[in-house]
Amino acid sequence: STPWTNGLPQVSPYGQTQQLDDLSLPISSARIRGPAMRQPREVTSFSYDESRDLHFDDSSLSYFYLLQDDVTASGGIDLSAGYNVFNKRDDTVDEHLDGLLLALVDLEKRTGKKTTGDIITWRGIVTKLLCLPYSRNEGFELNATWFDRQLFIEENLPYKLATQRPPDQRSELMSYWGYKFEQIATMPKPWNECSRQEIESRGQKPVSNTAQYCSVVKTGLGDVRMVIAGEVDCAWDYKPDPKDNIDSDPKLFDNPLDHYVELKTNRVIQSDRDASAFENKLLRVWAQSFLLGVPKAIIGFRTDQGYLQTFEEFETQKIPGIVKKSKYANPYTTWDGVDALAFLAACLRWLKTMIPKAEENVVWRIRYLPRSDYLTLSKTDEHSFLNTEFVKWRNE
Ligand code: 0WD
Ligand code: CA
Repeated sequence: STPWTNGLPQVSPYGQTQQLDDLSLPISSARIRGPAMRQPREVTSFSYDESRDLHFDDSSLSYFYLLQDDVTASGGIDLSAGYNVFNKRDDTVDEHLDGLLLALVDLEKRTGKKTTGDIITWRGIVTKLLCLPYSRNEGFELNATWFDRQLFIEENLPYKLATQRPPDQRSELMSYWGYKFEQIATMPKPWNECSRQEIESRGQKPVSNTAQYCSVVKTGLGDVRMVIAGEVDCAWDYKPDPKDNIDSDPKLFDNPLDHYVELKTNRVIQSDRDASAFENKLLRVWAQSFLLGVPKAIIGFRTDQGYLQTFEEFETQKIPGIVKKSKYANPYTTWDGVDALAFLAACLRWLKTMIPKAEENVVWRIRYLPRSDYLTLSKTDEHSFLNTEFVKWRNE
């Protein structure tokens, strides 16, 4: 049985009839083992600075620095501190895939080698698809286009802006806690290069989510090869210098991805309900870290008043097992990483085969309506969203 249907009218249980010429993929978490994931390899990295300017270096990489004693001694760190001076990035600006594509131009100019893959996109897009069998409440739209024999996928930001409900004050504050946690848990340099003064004064400056460090990795699932870029919150200790890794024995290869850490905040767990909600949230933590090959997530637990009480390390590869073996696990509803990957594999194969490769620069729309049972695909008459400098470079 094929995992997709072609050209059939589909009526969702919610009454939304799709167009006849839409292609659709049923979303299932079929209990089948999909193909294996390739081990991600970093091909390059880049940084946005405080002005959102791009730098093809590691200048915005942070380093973990937080002691359990610092958290407990103070009776909890106030994550609301500095909320009134939060330097928040304007996320209505559509950056498309620009940072990633310009980083590829820089890499290809330096090495003289083209970075290829079947699919090129942000990690966040692949996270959405990977989690979809278990996250059905939120709709999304993506744009996809073939160019230079590679399929580029971005979020259709106008859809997101038009459908997301304006965040209330409480959720604005809660998302600030996440960024504040990132600030107090990291330093701009490895700890042994920081002065006491620098360490003690971290957390004094206004919090900003404008500067970001992103890693670009080559990975794949089954026969679909991917180039994905994602934000990395910090390095655990240091990042190996790529120069030190050249021509070395593969056994001695110091993989930069092995040093990365994902940071998250969560409410302190005080009830069965909290525990079960946290285990559901671990799906996204696992998915986003796993896709980029980030081995560790550090979760800061905070009270409902936004006081950080403690933090805990989770090994990415152990997360699915922890959740499955938990006493809160339900065989019908608890997420399963193997099943999620089987869906992602079917989904990527579907996109790669159903979007006509010969039609370069045609923009296709991938849609998921909240709570529907299908992903759909339809052709648009929109112009390509690819960065012109990238297109010019690849056409040379
Ligand atoms: O504007 C948009 N709609 C998007 C922007 C959608 C997807 C990505 N991006 C941008 C990001 O700003 C970043 O530059 O693409 C780059 C890579 O993002 P990603 O790693 O693929 O994004 P994702 O995996 O969805 O999120 C990772 C982190 C988030 O942390 P948590 O712990 O909440 O997962 O990236 C940050 C956020 O901190 N982030 C953003 N920050 C500011 N504005 C945004 C945004 N729109 N999206 C993600
Ligand atoms: Ca994070």
